[in-house]
Amino acid sequence: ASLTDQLMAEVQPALTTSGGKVTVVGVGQVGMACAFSLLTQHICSELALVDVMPDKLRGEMMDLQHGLTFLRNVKIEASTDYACSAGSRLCIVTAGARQREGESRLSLVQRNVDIFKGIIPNLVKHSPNCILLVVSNPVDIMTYVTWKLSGLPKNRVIGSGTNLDSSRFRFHLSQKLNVAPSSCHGWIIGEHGDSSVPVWSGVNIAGVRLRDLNPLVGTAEDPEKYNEMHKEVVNSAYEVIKLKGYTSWAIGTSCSVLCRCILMNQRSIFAVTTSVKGYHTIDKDVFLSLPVVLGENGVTHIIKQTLTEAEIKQLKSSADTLWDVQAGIKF
Ligand code: 6V0
Repeated sequence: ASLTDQLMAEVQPALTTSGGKVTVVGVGQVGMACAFSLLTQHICSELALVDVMPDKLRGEMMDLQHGLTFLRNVKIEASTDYACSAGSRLCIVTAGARQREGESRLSLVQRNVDIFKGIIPNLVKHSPNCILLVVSNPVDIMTYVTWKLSGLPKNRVIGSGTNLDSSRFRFHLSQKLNVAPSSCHGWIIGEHGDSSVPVWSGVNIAGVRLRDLNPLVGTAEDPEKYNEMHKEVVNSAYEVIKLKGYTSWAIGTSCSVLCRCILMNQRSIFAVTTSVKGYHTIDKDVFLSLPVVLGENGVTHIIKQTLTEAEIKQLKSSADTLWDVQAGIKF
């Protein structure tokens, strides 16, 4: 008898799956930050990693597995073959080229569309019921591209969107006010990046609207220059990329929180990239971030924020920019 047989008697065979499987495509800086955050916060019960680089995949898988003693016993697989992603409830796509120093997110588009043609149909083939969370940039356009390539309903295709921008904004508010970021309430909507819209009309602390205290807050005329915060948010990625070469930790945590909300059907509200046609007078088929309710089946509701005319105008102008870029995409 083998040592295992001497040690224990089988009552019935162990199951090989657990129901909380997440796939991360792309094991670069962002993919691994997502994976690490998922593991350390005990969000998934199985993790599949997919990339085109077999050695890097195996190295990352082993390195994560060697820490499982200190975490939970998550089954971690890694392969260049999408079969390893089968049965995922959620697939996070971080594969692709990233911005070079000074490069805008929009200029990345066709390079990443070509990469996605080889990724998205494979994910859907092996996990037809999954939710797709797109991170690769330009994330809003790539979410639209993913929706097109996947054939999935719109509620099951989201992008990480301005969840990160909103977090950066709330961090800056927290620094200014010396209050925890989670107690500073503010939303950045629209495009992730250059034309994002800070909804100053709703920024509040404990329900006290900053606009009620200072009607100029967030405008160029504000003597206290709170509007600088949004400029910093827009510049954040450029600055971090200049300093360390890429961004990773904040996007990783922001994705793992979205993932937890979906897997556990928590119905929390996040600003993520979703189809915005029909909202705030947008009549084009574009994907941008708005606050949505997220549950096990993805986006269930879109919050109808009370926006000022100026905010709606900014949102529409983002929609127009994206529409123009989308028109140039070769599928
Ligand atoms: P990275 O470190 O270069 O990693 C990219 C990974 O993708 C590499 O491991 C590649 O091997 C892999 N890859 C390339 N082609 C394929 C393919 N066909 N199939 C599978 N894997 C492939 O980049 P990094 O991780 O820094 O960034 C990844 C993407 O995320 C980029 O597009 C970034 O611009 C984007 N980000 C998006 C953010 C957001 O807020 N939405 C934030 C940060 C970065």
